Amino acid sequence: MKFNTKVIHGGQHHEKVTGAVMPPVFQTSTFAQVSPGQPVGEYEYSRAANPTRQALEDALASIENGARGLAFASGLAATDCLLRLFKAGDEIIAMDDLYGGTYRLFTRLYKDSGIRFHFVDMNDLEGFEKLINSNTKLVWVETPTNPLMKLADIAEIAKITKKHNVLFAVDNTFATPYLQKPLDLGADIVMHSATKYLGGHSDVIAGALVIKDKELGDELHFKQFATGGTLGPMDSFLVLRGIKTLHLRVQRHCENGVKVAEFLMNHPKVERVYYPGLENHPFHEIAKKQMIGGFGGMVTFTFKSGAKQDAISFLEKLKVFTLAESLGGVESLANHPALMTHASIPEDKRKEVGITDDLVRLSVGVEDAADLIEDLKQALG
Ligand code: P1T
Repeated sequence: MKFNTKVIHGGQHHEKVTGAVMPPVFQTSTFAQVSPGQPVGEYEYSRAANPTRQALEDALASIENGARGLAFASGLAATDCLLRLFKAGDEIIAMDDLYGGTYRLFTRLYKDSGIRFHFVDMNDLEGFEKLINSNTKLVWVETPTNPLMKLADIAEIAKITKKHNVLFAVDNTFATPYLQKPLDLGADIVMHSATKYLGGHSDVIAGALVIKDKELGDELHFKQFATGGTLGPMDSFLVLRGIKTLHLRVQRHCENGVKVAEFLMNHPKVERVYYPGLENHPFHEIAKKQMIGGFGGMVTFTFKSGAKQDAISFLEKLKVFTLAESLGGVESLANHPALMTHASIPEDKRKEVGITDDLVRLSVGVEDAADLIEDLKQALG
């Protein structure tokens, strides 16, 4: 089945009793049993499994080409569940540019767990491989990264993780499976903030893991069941509905993303534009290799003046773009990473990776590109 068919039918079936085409929102915590331990159907308690969540999880597995999908109450709940595979003494190698909340989870919540995190440049493959030792259990990559749009070569990293028998997880939130399929490229686990492009309408907080190996998927399901960070039925319905138009939306996000990136690149007040579709992007070759069909709708840029105040004034003047955290919805959003989404990263670390005070991140939506560019023009003017 081709991807554009999968988003609508993959892992999906009509509801058994009524034939409902969309799975009903099974807003129930529990399911009746005929005798102790013998439920009427296949479900017992919604933390373990719920039919609406199951429909979403089957669709997630289908679109990412995995053996099992799991839906969580947020992207961070999904990442947290994955981290429960590891214990004191284990080491995790992560990319040096990550969503601020992921960095906070790794460095502040897990700092006393005895798990050691290394943050490295994943494009220095030799240096990265040298860090791997017998305690290394996971490699964690975001590609493209939030907010600097760095890329990591998934297939090359997978060769190394396989050689050393280390798990490899990819946060595929920015690219979406429409553009990039990490499991096909050799990764073991895909993570999503489904709050973003999968949901697509800025109306739900949700997360996902898709696992290539059925046994590992079952182990993670046990951890999800035992800790309880599951997605509710209504939110599962919303994400599933979003997935059905993922291909259409991402196509337009990509078209508008290119137009916005090119407009910014030619604007006299703009210093640098970070968009993997631009030929001068340092990782454009990797982008062409692993992002099939487009480069997404996320565009980051800095100001010639380098001034924080210019970034703030620009953000305050926007009319069509909304100044807000998050991304990946149909509407265009703008964000100041240093003051908003990445404020939890200490200032010196932010500066070290390049999250400067004049850096602005745009989530380019699916509106008419001419209106978006007009808005950027007036706000820069
Ligand atoms: O917000 P939540 O659903 O828990 O997802 C966390 C997360 C994980 N990974 C990436 C790449 C993300 O961008 C996010 C959430 N990011 C934002 C809220 C943001 O505005 O960047």
